[in-house]
Amino acid sequence: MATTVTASSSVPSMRAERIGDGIVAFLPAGMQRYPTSLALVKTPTQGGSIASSWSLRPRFGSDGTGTHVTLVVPENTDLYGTGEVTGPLRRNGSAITLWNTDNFEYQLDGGRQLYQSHPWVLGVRADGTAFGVLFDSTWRAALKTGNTIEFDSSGPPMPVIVIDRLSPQLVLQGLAELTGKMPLPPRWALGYQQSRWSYTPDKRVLEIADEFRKRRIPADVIWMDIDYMDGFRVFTFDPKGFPDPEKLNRDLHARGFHSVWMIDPGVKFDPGYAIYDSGTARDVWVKDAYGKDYHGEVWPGLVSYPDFTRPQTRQWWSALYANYMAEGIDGVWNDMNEPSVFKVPSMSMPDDNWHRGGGDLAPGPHLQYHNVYGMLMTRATRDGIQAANPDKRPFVLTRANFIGGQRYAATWTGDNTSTWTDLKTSIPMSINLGLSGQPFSGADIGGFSGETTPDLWANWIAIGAFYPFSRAHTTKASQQKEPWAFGPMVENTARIAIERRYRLLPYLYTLFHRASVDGTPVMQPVFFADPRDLRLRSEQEAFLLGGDLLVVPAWAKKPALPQGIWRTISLVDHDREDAHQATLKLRGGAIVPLGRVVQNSTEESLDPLTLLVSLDSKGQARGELYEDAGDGYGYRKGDYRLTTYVAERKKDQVVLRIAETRGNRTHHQRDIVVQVVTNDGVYIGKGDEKHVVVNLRSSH
Ligand code: NBV
Repeated sequence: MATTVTASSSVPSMRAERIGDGIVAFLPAGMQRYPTSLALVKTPTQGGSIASSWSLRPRFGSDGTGTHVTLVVPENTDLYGTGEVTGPLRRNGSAITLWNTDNFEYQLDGGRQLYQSHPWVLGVRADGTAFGVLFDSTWRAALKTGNTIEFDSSGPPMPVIVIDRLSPQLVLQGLAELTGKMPLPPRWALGYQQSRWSYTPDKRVLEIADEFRKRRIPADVIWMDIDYMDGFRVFTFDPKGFPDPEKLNRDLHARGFHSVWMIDPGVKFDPGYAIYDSGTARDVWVKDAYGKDYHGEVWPGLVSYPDFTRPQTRQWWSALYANYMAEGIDGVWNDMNEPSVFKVPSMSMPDDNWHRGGGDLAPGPHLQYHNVYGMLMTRATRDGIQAANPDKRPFVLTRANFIGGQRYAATWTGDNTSTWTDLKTSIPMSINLGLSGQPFSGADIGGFSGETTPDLWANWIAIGAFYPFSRAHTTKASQQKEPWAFGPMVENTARIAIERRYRLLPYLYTLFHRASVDGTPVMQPVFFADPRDLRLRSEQEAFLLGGDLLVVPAWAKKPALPQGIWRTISLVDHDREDAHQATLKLRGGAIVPLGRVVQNSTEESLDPLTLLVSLDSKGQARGELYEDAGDGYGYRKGDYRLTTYVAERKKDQVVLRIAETRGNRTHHQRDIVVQVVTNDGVYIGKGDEKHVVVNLRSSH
């Protein structure tokens, strides 16, 4: 456990260096230069001394066995961030443990210690200005927030970075400057996804795919959990259930589905098994305290764990994906990478196991590298997928990660339960992940563990359709949990919710693009609409998608909503009549691009392109649409189009036009439908993109 040290041993003297716009690095006494950091994209360079008025200054303390950092929180500050853990959105008064843990059903410590670690706190002052504190240490730590932020680390003194800017949005951009951005995912990864542990054999996978198409419920991805493997040996396929994975993938592609397959870190300790043998030949395994290969038990029985701190191990691991991806696999799911170990009280490997490092990384004990084991694994996974398919954008989902891990993988929130509590918890969890640098997350829709009632599943899909990562998943022992498994009423609710997501895909993709450029979260807390409105600071039922769309769950009790114009919208027929659906509200002043309902995201959906307009009090609105090929890297060479639309009311007409386009992607002539949402109905105009006039007098 982290050691708390007394104030008497505190070491106030330190170097403070300005390393960016409103960003200061505090180095503890004795630290000459910024050490190698796994959190940061690059080692910060010094930009001079800081203003004497800079108020947020951490104090370091140490008793020789650990490090204690404390920072006084300005009065009336609301705190957020701290990553994935459970608990209220507003993190004031919380105590969490930063130690990646396979925390089934969030039972241990009520989920205040989960699969990922984000040593990061975001503070929003009463006046709407904000700051962020990043403790740049991978070691096991405890993080407490109250009148002070207390970071108790089991490791040596570490740099602390403080960002102080005019708004929480700007602080998050600062975090992205430091820790990097999520690379733009392939567009299909934004579609609805269906999983269970496990769809097996291959025929069952195709039945599920066919059922979606037959029932006309849009979906993009089917997931293959561990039972596709041969005896849980990673990078193998069960010869009975999955004799021809390449054909299965081809059949899925023919149906407009992509496939994601699971790979765990533990490699079966099984001389004669090619992956084990090649790893042993290259000496890639984590060692125990005596320098022998460490073996732990997981699904396949005893396994060896790759030591991902070693560059040689990462290269070996990456190379394994060449043949694997050649089977036509589209994405990879890294599970169990805390790393999880069965039948030991610590649920992971011993603290004194040894990682040999290499390159920039010093050798060190597991206590130092545990929290980045998953991140280093997904880094190697991503590199491998990228090398196997250089012209495609990788998609990796990981359970364990660390701050900065958005550079490598999306995430889901692990083994939640089929309960109302976990449906509700999923919202602040994903928001706080976004406020900790990870924009691409979501919970298992319907809940992983336990039986789901039809009503709960209906409520869950109504919200889960708006998670950045939208996937239904469930455990082995549970009932069927596909959208049709709960009868026609729930199926209808699911279809409407998922169709809403598909209509919104052009908007969502625009938000993902934005996140990939500057780190702006996709799913945002309501207070982002007005950081000075203190009423909004604890709202954790309603949330924002981007800056323009408010999602209010049907079950939300008296949600605190932002002032100003927010108009309720309908996206598909009868959505407002279905009691389970969330209320969607469009900000006055916004234009949101919508596609047609399609059955998967690779179908052409932008003819016609619908622009949903909600005018502000001055009769104006503005919005963006980002488009590209949906996969590959052409967009980096200009094959994209970012269009800014503006709308303006002139007497009884609203005129929509393009204010600006960027990029040189062209598209065929397409029809535009403009829907102006007003207090007394929706007015529609049609035309081409250059100029559409909507008559506010005509019937609607
Ligand atoms: O691979 C099986 C499961 C998976 O379905 C789940 O999503 C992961 O969080 N996995 C954990 C291992 C077993 C958990 C009991």
